[in-house]
Amino acid sequence: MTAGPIEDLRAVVGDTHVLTDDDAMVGHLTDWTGRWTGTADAVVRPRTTDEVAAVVRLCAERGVAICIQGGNTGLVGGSVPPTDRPAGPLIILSTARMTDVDEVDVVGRCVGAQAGATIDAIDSRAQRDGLMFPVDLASRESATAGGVVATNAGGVRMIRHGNTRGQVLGIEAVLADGRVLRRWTSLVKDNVGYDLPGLLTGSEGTLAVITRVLFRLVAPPAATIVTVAAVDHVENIFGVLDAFAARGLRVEAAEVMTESGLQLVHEHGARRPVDTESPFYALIEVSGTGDVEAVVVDVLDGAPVTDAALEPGPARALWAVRERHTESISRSTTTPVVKLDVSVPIRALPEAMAELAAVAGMVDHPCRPVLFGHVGDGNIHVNLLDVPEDQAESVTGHVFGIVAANGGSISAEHGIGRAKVPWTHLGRSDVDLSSMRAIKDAWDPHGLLNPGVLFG
Ligand code: 2HG
Ligand code: ZN
Repeated sequence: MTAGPIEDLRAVVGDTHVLTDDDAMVGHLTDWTGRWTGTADAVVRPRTTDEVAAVVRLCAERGVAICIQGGNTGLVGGSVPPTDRPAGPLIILSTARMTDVDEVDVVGRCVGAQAGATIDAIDSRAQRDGLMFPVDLASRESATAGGVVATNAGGVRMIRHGNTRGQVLGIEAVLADGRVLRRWTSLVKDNVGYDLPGLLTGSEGTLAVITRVLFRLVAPPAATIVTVAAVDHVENIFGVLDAFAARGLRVEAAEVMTESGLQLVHEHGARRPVDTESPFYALIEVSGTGDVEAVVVDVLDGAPVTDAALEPGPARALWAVRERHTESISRSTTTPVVKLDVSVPIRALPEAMAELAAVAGMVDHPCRPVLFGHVGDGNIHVNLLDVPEDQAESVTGHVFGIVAANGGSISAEHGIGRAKVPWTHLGRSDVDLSSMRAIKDAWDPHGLLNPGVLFG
């Protein structure tokens, strides 16, 4: 990119917030998984919506592509520039300085946050007023408001509160030509035309740059109990969930892990929750009134579980066993992990998990499968370690083939990013894909926002 646009960008955001040195940019060019790397002419770090609007306007006038980056903890390569970058200039627009969280509207139960505010910061602000942010995920300290909205993140509370789209009351976003779209109201009933906040949620930065979000907040549960239960079959987990519900308990989270995953997190410092070795483990958090612990003990006594640990919430040590999976997996191999986030109908889950684990045997090299995920949502994270680079694509094809045959989705919660572009036809018809393309063309006619994401 020539010096002209860089100088103009410096004039908008300040000299120190336009990075062009390789050393300063390096952390922005590779994603968290290490699998996706690209190049950029500069990293630009605006502080306000007005600055974002000025940056986008300038880029639109000069034909500069923009890759939008929040916490860079996405797992599908959606927050870094493409490796085979299209001809022409490209900047990364980082929301790292846009971290404001507003005062909570306690009566309206909502809070506004800038796109770069972390999930942890938003939840801490909510907790100060006795409320809770219903989106929660292991990367809460680095994942941002803009990122979870752009990907319509799921996370561990989805079974109870729904996905991120359900928590977005209002949005502010800079359109591809630099105009600012603002829908900002705590009204839960507001049917004037298209649901544009809903459309931008999950749009993966391909339609506009999200700058602020007005989130719904909820009341936290009075008392919770967390259990990690060892079971022989995935079906047993559903039996336990039904039994909790029948006894009047509310399921706040329902996760599944396997012995191989438990061993990995244990090797990386987490305490084993139970001594018994078992093919599957369920982490279930329930809430209720009265003596919740007594009810949980009673249910587990009569359930087909072979061992169980129990702790009143927040039960961080038990949760750590589940939440440390991603990090432990990445620390236990030197090659990029084939990481696929899929969902299948609940009834198909036990069979599909067995089929998915067997994919590791199809690789012509010893390869380790680690499956875990949000069992209550039918969402399994398939992690295949030590897959030779030249076999990553065929292994991915096997996994997606199983998912499609079971009526599932190739992207349950992480989005399409760059990783899954070649496979979108497995999840959407031609008419569906061309309708999405028409929306993209209307909102971003010159294709400057997140090129290569979602559409290739
Ligand atoms: C989780 O549920 C995340 O912890 C990460 O979605 C999943 O690492 C993964 O595959
Ligand atoms: Zn997940």
